[in-house]
Amino acid sequence: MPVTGNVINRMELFKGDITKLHVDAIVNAANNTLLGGGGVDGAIHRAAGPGLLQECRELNGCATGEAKYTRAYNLPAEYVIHTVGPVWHGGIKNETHLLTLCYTNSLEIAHQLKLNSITFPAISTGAYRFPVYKAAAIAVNSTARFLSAHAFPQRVIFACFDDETITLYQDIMMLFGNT
Ligand code: AR6
Repeated sequence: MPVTGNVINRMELFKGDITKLHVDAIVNAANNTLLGGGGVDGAIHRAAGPGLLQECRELNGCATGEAKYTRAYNLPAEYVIHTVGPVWHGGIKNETHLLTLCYTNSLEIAHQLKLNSITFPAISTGAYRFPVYKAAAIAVNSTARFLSAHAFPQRVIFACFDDETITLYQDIMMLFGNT
């Protein structure tokens, strides 16, 4: 399916803390337990409050590449979509496919819930050590493909926590805009 100019207009970048965004859904880069951790997962649980952990306990964890959702409690969002990225092992353990699944399965939930806006952190690029430029390309490519075929979500925001990450996303999105 061709990626149209309309699709690039539905993707945005934000630099900073994902927990501050007023969107319909925030995606969490969680681990298989879904019971919290460090990085963006820790920030989301701290900002959401204890209700989030309580609801997560009922989900019985999540396989790598899959996604499950909860309410967002004290966050300025409606839902948290929890997905589990792959740990980077040098590219020999299906990491590209698994990271693609994180994006498409999270977007599928947003589509099912008919959400207008969803924001992703750079899944797997922190504690899970996925190279940022590869992860950014996967994020933008898989999202563009999904948006080409679906009306919801209408807007996707990539939340980048540091300068290196936002620069890489900018470069990749510029390439997209020019093709
Ligand atoms: N807002 C936006 N991005 C953030 C924030 C924030 N508040 N905090 C960190 N990042 P990581 P992973 C960025 O390690 O690699 C957890 O312990 C960060 O700079 O949060 O998928 C889980 O429980 C990086 O670019 O997630 C798992 O055990 C990106 O978010 C494990 O870490 C992802 O870094 C998951 O590792």
